[in-house]
Amino acid sequence: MTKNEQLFQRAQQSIPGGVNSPVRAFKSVGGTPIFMQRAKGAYLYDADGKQYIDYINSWGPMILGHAYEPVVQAIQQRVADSTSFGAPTELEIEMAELIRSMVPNVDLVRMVNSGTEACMSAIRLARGYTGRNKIVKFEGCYHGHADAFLVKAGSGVATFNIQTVPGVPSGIYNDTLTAPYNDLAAVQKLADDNKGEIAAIIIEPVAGNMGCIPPAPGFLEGLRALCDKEGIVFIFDEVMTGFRLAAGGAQERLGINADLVTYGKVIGGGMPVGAFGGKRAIMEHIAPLGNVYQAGTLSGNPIAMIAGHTMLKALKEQPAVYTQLEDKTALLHIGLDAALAAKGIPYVINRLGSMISIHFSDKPVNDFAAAASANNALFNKYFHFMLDNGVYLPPSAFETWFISTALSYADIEQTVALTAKFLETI
Ligand code: KE4
Repeated sequence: MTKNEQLFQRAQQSIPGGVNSPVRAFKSVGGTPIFMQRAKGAYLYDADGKQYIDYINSWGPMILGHAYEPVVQAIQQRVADSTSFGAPTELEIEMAELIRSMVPNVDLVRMVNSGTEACMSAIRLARGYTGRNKIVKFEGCYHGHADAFLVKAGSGVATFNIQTVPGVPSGIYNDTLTAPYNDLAAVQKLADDNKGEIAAIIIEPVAGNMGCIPPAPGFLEGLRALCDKEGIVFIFDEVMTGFRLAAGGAQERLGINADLVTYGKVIGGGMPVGAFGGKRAIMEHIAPLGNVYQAGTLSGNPIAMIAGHTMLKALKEQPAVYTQLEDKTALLHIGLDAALAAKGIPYVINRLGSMISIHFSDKPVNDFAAAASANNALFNKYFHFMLDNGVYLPPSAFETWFISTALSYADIEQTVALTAKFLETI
């Protein structure tokens, strides 16, 4: 029995499924999850000391590679001054000001402790601001595990094919309307059928929880116009895309402004951080200014703030990071494309910026139904072949790959070469 198998057996005695987040359990791809010991740059090292090229990067935060020195040092220096006060600090002001300097249409921003909290709070705020109850989300999009979002959700919910999550009351379901991603007509119909009742449309501006699915031309623009016309709050869930697709996230990259935007992942540099922000006219309804209550003991705590501030400052001061991410992902794309084309099997590679995914599909993958109907059993085989050969891909076809600047050209060549080698085995 390997160390990983021993650890997994032991973990399952005390932790549900042996993991603290379901997507880590390898349930859809099968096999034993890998227990990681440490990581540096582009590489993970498991409990047996085996090295992996990392294409998960903690599901996004490690955009500059693991153990990024300035973040490590910032945390080490700060931790000696206590890990939390539960009182306001100057550091939180600096973090909010830095975010506002990178995302111009955010007038006010509130720190929270996860992407789920950010999205959950944004929805409550939209409901409190509009006095309406219904929300629209898209099939295959994942906004965290708050009740309102666990309707046709992506990521682990799709991976485990959980159609209706037990414990979510029907009253919640009834207020969460869904439409296929990239289907503007379906959203228009929901707006017509629920006139004056929809508080918000929440979307991943580039979907990353059903693999990577970019917005079709005109789709987001159409939603923006619909929200303006119907008085609906337009929420960009940028937990994944924020500070990844550009310094200003998807809003900058795609040239569209939402009314509220949520963040997570990169914003904390690996520490538990989320945030939501947007127009002052809306954000002023949040307590203590308004009565939309939202709170958190550890929100804005100094260790999370110094990690996040150091990370965001590095991204703001090194714009070349985004060109590097783009170039490395494009190189990976070209290599994978060549290997897959040479094999002659059906496949689609979706990419926008440094978000990329492979779908073994004979048709375009523009929504969840298409992602779900791909040959995901083949993806599972591909996943394990790459894992056995030291490349750690997301353990599900319903996830995007995350690229870090620490990835070397040799790592990319190795990933492409191993993909070609895998294709020889099928
Ligand atoms: P967290 O609560 O996990 O910090 O964020 C939830 C969330 C919200 N919005 C988007 C677009 C997200 O991608 C996420 C979380 N993403 C998943 C991976 N696809 C997190 C991994 C996990 O669940 O362990």
